[in-house]
Amino acid sequence: MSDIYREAAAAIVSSDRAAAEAVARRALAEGIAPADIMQNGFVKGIQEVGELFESGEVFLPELMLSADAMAGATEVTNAALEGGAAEVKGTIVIGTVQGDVHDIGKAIVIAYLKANGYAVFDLGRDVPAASFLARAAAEGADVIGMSALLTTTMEEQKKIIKQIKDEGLPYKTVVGGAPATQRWADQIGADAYAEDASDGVKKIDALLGK
Ligand code: B1M
Repeated sequence: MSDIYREAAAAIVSSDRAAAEAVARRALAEGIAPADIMQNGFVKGIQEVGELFESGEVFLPELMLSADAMAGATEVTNAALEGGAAEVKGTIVIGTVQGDVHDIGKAIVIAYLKANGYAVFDLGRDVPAASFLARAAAEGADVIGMSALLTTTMEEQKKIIKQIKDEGLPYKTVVGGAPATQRWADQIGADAYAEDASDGVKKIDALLGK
């Protein structure tokens, strides 16, 4: 790992938001792509924190502070992606499903989608199924995107997709989040599974024939 990637990861592990933002700004100034510093630096850091949390070496308050540092880094790198595209390729309604407050990954996905020409309506986190469907109808969405980070809340993805199918609604569906897999997407009848933000853009481009 190069020094700046290591520094980015360390800023997250040590829950230092100011350092995380400073490393993000420095990386961009040095010409490192937003996706590169995010994936090879900050994401490695938050994954390490997740492992420490799982093994009981880090507790919830520290995890929350690391998440805050991650949010700071994400704001800086996402801002660098703004204003990327002129033409609107489609409309996407996206949220983190009910019962789930993890939204760092979703924020990255949204920044990529916007930078690649999509109109994106972010419903936030802990979003009930009915809100996804109501907003999709209101915006005339092409795609509904559902993020879930907990094995328990993944079931919400299944519930929303079932409702879309039962009611014959016209939306394409994309699922993502750490516990989701292609197998899960197939099992619940999602139109696509996206592993990360750039995969999300690719899969949605393919779904909409762009
Ligand atoms: Co939580 N948490 N957390 N957490 N947390 C996990 C998910 C966990 C795996 C940690 C662990 O134990 N190792 C574990 C889940 C275990 C499980 O379900 N099997 C866990 C737990 C248990 C919990 C709590 C229950 C802890 C507690 O209270 N005791 C609690 C639950 C709260 C709730 O939601 N109801 C909780 C709380 C929190 C914080 C609030 C402290 C914080 C979230 C802050 C926030 O998001 N604003 C937090 C964090 C930070 C994590 C970890 C450490 C990191 C998540 C993250 O931001 N990753 C996480 C461990 C881990 O994932 N390794 C963990 C970085 C991000 C860039 O990746 O979100 O995967 P990710 O997004 C990627 C892809 O998945 C994909 O693209 C993104 C960009 O590449 N993607 C999509 C995501 N959504 C997509 C949607 C798409 C397409 C692609 O289209 C629609």
